[in-house]
Amino acid sequence: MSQPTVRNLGLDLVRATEAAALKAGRWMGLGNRAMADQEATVAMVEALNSLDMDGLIVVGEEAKSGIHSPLDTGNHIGNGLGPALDVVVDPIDGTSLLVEGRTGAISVVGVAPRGAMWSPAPAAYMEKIVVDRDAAHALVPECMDAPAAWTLALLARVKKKNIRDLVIWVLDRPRHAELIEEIRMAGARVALRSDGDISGAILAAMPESNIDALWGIGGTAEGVVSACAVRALGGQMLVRVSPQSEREWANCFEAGLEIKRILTVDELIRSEKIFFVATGITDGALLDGVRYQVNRADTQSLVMRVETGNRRMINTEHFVQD
Ligand code: VTB
Repeated sequence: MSQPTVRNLGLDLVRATEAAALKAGRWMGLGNRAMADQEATVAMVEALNSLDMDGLIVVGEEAKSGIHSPLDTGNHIGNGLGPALDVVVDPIDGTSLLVEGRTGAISVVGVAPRGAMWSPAPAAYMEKIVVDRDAAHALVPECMDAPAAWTLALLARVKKKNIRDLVIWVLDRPRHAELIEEIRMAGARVALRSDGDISGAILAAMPESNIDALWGIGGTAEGVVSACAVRALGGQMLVRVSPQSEREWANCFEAGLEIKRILTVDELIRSEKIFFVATGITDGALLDGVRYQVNRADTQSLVMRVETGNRRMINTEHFVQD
């Protein structure tokens, strides 16, 4: 006898990323980060608070951005009536991309049962390496400290490619100068991007994409939400907290955070009951952005559930009044 179908919370959560994307998309190319963030956050919070769940934000973006919102670490979200969940969100990943009218801004939510997500708070930054399911077994903790050439050789071997065939997604930041040089010296190619390492992580974890790995230091909230997607895609991810200022080091020490610990994706999210949803805000390699017409808007979203391994693309035509 087949198992009864258990409710797919992802189909509820997608309304929250859609709501945030619909508001955020209006700010495309207008140069106003504050308004874009504020409107997307309010829309996401309202949508999440209408859902039957008792959610706890395990890591917000306040440590990195210095801006407080109802989505800060430790805040509760949802109407409090449903299951107790850990929640990690980013109403806009790639606010700069959005307000400059560039590709790749998305809105995301990840959830897992309460206590399942590792919280890196108050750390703002972490090192991340992400690969797809074909390379998952090759990504061992030693990769975090080994020369890049060693890890790239491992990846190439398990992916049955030459090193020069590999494409590594890296955030374009001065802190990555050495890493970029090492990757190039090893003979692999680098896809430099100005923002959006959640999309980068998802592309790296998708076997059909042209990105073989994501590598480098990015936001911690982005890292935890990426882990939900990487688990859903069967990929592997290694992370380690990487404080970028003395203040951040001090905050991490004070909080008793395991600063040197390298975590695998299964240690980051210790459950199979994970949902990940994303909606495109501007067009990107992963998702189309929001298209507006009079009273209508189209969105494209990705909904993934780890337990079943199902991946849905949802195109929605919305009736919008404003
Ligand atoms: C990355 C990037 C995000 O933050 O995580 C980045 O992928 C890390 O912070 O889109 P810095 O910009 O300080 O390097 C974002 O840019 C989102 O803020």
